[in-house]
Amino acid sequence: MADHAITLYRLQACPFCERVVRRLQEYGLEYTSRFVEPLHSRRTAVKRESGVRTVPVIIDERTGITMAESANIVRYLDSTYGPGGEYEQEADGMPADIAPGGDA
Ligand SMILES: N[C@@H](CCC(=O)N[C@@H](CS)C(=O)NCC(=O)O)C(=O)O
Repeated sequence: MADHAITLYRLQACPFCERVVRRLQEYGLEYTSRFVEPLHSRRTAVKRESGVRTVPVIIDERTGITMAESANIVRYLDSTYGPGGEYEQEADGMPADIAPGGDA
């Protein structure tokens, strides 16, 4: 599987993780999923990366952020990749400044 700029630590059937996934999909952002151990005490990788064992956790190499808490992550995605954000995406997931069809 290719590694993307965004890594999402998640768990199957986790509603908080799904909320983040939906937002990533809305912005057409590619991401790498890393599924954590269901057993809380075994989540060493996400703990090492983020300092917490709860998921979701996102790591975005474009901006250098590591963040937990789904509401914060969604807000971060909106402000970074949504309208007016530094990496604003067109509906097809292409950065707005290189999307075809704009005025030359
Ligand atoms: N407030 C957190 C809740 C996240 C959460 O509870 N995630 C669950 C999986 S659905 C989890 O990691 N539970 C383990 C724990 O609470 O330590 C958020 O919105 O991201």
